[in-house]
Amino acid sequence: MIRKTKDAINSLSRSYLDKASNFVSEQTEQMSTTLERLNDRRICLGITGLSQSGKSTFVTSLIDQLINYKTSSLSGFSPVLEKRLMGVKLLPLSNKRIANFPYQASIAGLKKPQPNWPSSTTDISGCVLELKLQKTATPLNPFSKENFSLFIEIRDYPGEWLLDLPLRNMDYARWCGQCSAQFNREPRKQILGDLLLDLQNIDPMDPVNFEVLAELQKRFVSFLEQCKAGEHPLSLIQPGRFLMPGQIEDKTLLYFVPLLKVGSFTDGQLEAAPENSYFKVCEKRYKDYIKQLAEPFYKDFFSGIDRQVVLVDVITALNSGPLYLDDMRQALSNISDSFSYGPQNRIMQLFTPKIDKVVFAATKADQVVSADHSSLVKLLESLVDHAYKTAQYEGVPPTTEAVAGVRSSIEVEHEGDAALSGFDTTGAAIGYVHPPIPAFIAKNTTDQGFKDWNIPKFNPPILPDENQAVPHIRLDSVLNSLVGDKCS
Ligand SMILES: Nc1nc2c(ncn2[C@@H]2O[C@H](COP(=O)(O)OP(=O)(O)OP(=O)(O)O)[C@@H](O)[C@H]2O)c(=O)[nH]1
Ligand SMILES: [Mg+2]
Repeated sequence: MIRKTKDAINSLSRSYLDKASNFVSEQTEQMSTTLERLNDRRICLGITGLSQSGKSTFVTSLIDQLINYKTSSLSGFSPVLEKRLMGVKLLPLSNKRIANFPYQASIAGLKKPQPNWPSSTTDISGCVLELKLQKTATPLNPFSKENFSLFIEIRDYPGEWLLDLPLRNMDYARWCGQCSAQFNREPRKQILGDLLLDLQNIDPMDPVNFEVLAELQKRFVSFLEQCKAGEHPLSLIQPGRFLMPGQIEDKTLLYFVPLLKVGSFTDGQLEAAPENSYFKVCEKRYKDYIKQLAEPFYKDFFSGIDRQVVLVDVITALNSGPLYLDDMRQALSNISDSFSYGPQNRIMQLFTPKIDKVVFAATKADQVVSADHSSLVKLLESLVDHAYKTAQYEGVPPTTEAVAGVRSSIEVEHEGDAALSGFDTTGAAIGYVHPPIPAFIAKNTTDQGFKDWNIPKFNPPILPDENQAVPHIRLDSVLNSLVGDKCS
């Protein structure tokens, strides 16, 4: 008995000591992180992009380029050009609650004899890159050999979650109204099929039938899945966690649907709805969803960003037609209201962080010949128009680029035309000449110009040497725009 009690006390004190030591080490890490930020030696890079825009590939390649900086092609990154980059280390985030970014798995996949793309992201993760740099020589210190470290924090997350950010500023009734307008238009109307009528037929004031609600929610999730996975994927897919829940303890948070008749009631009528009505039950779950999932995601992930790259898969949207381009434009505009742009200084950045540099990048540019990259960038500028102008207005002039995290094609000539050649997912050689990329597509046009352009999906290139970094397009220039000024 005495021995059992002693064991229990020992194990209790051990767990207490473990917790205390974890707490102390977290606090110490936190303090050193804050000091590095104060010294202007730590920045948080926000890799922003809708689902499948190429975020994880971009991050994997960026790390690979930096770790292999001696042989990779980073001549557009000033410390490499000036030979002041002395070393690069990949570290875990100081926040131990966030999983490590799966760099090793992703890069191993890209460098296999039969390479594959990184898996789609299902939860948040992060890492820190420590760049050991030599200070730039100054007139007072022309032979400077002084070194310092710049810490770059990077986080990755499922793109779906991004579209939960705009919901933070929208109450349930307004969200229902927005859905109603969207669902009555193509292409969503057709994808919804009978579900449209079934959602329209629910009287928000009726007592809720939980079985019916659960069934509707299941069909609603399947509708969202079709919006994402169809031949032409849509961008504005909400709520994001319905598709990619991550780790959620209380699954009832997900059990609501948009009630499409809500618009025919006044605010007063909705306010006075019975507690057990469809409206009140769905409204409560929607509010809990925002409070427990969307808000923490914003607080832990977005509010601390210092510098941002927004990745946009312009080519897939262009290929899907004007309706899809408009949908992407709308989605990007909605999320951009959650980004806080503005010039910053070191002290203010600790309390009210703002994004003081932003790069908008059209991804997967290796699918288009280089002569058309400038048109791709023009199209990108029209898609991110809202965020671009907001950043500009706030005194943060954006940069735009056409990039590829992993360049999977080479440019060749085919019967006098510039063409692209690479490998498909089965390893077979493929190549194509594509129609010229337009620099501009009018809003609300019905011209379906690019719908017939069947873009073959390139597999990552087979590398002759796995110690060599993966080929890319303009990652060095993006890196320089984002952190070049912090490297001297
Ligand atoms: N050709 C080409 N395809 C790319 C490139 N980057 C990504 N892709 C393609 O786009 C797909 C999605 O890329 P990811 O990096 O997983 O995109 P993500 O934004 O992380 O996606 P989620 O995690 O689902 O939000 C890949 O599976 C590739 O098919 C690139 O540089 N070139
Ligand atoms: Mg990803």
